[in-house]
Amino acid sequence: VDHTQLFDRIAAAAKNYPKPADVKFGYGTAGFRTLGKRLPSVIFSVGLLAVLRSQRFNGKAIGVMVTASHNPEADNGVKLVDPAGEMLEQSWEAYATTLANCASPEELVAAYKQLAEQLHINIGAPASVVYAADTRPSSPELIKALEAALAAFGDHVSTNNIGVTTTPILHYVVKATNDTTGEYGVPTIEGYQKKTAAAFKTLIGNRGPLKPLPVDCANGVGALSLADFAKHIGDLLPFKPLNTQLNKEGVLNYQCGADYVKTKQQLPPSVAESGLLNQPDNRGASFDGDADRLIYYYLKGGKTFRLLDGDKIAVLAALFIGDLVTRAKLTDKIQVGVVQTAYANGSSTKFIKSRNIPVTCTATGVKHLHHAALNYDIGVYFEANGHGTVLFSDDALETLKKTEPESPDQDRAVKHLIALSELINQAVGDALSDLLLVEVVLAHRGWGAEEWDAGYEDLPNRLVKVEVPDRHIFHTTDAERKLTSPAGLQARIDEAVLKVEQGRSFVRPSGTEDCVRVYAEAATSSAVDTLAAAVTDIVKTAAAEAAAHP
Ligand code: G16
Repeated sequence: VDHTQLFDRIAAAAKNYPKPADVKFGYGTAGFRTLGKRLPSVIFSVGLLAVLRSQRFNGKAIGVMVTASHNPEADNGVKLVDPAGEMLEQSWEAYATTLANCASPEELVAAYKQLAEQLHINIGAPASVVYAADTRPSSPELIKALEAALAAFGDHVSTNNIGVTTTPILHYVVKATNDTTGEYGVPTIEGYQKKTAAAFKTLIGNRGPLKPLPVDCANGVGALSLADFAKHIGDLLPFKPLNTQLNKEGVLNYQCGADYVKTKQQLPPSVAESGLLNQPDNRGASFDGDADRLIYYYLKGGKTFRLLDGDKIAVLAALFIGDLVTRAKLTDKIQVGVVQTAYANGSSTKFIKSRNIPVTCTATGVKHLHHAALNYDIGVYFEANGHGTVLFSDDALETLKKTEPESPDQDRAVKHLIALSELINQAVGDALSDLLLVEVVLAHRGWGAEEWDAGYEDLPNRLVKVEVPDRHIFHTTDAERKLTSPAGLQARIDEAVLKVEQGRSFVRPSGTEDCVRVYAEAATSSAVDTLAAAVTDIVKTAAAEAAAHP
């Protein structure tokens, strides 16, 4: 078949989206991320790849999400979502990078053609793409670039623009669209809200109404989905939404949101000023800019800030689910496991292991954790930054559905596990569904934040962003816990670590921001300050040396 006309249309459309000359794009931890104004050409090329990816799966829907999540407002980004609602398969990231770096429309068409040939994909076959964006000011223009690429294909590519919504809702819609059994849910934003609300009501039972919950929405799209969701549950869980300004410039993720709280280990000023946390034991929560991360916190004794991060959520969820599996008398059939990254606090890992729950450590990035979690019957995966979810395997669900309970307690446990699988987003980390999960566990346990917090004590820790001339000189191994380059650097870090009690530290280049991240933990607050400062210094010196002698 002659596709000359298609190639001409792609080339003509691509002319409106020239690649900036001075940038090399890379598909990072969560897709492409950089200043929004640099991205139109990248988004256009992602449109071409989304179509190829869909054709590869016989026309199943592929998702495209335009967001830069926790990054500053001027940044934007784009990531692809695979048919099951998961992140794009890693082998395709290189193809995305190749297309994004084509310098001219001719080069782009040639690379696209070559890719289709290499992968034996029929570019005339039907395809389907579902897309959405967050509230960033640069998003509408980027969506236009995406639509221009999709329009070049004409009728054989069907598109579904679900509008401005959260990243996890887009993942849900992709998964639900492709689910031929129709069991996962209705593939719309409303379908998501209804399904989640129904599962929440089942799980809360007669334990409501719950105490009002302040939620910091980071001035992002989570504010919209929270308000939407609230309509479905009435007073069962009254939200007190904070940082909900979507049309004001410069406020997205600024001095608020999950990343702020986790990194600074303090309340956002707006939350502190609201006074909503001043009553003892009143918990609060923060989303990030696209509502895929969740962090909780409270003021102990009405005063001292206490962080309840992704590790604390993982422990809360894993122990609760583990107890339900025991009560369901299914411990021989269903194994619950936890997946973390090197950023997990050492105390959390130790605590989970002490409860005989297996723990896996992977590299940073939900895509890595998600895959490791699939190895468990029920896999609880959370990054310390609050990004995570709980995956129920098909086998586990089948076991649950087949179980014939012999007592009312066993019956309840089985039903609650099934309802949890419906409450928790099975595609990706989701701040709203994770928040509801936390609230369900607290309600079932009869706990407040303080009881939840009591399980283990975090080792004092620090997270430092170090700006360096070139972060690409840093390479890691062993789930990012060790540096392989620059040469000799790891030995210097190891030396610094040995000087403090219970010391641990590692360094890795960020895949979403232009910086190197330093993590440190130690027995005391002053020891961890010393360690973090020493490692930061080691990194700065090495980066400066490398820049001086390229
Ligand atoms: C993204 C990823 C997360 C990752 C975070 C930081 O989060 O989805 O898995 O932990 O970036 O990654 P890095 O340290 O490589 O910059 P988000 O919320 O920004 O999508």
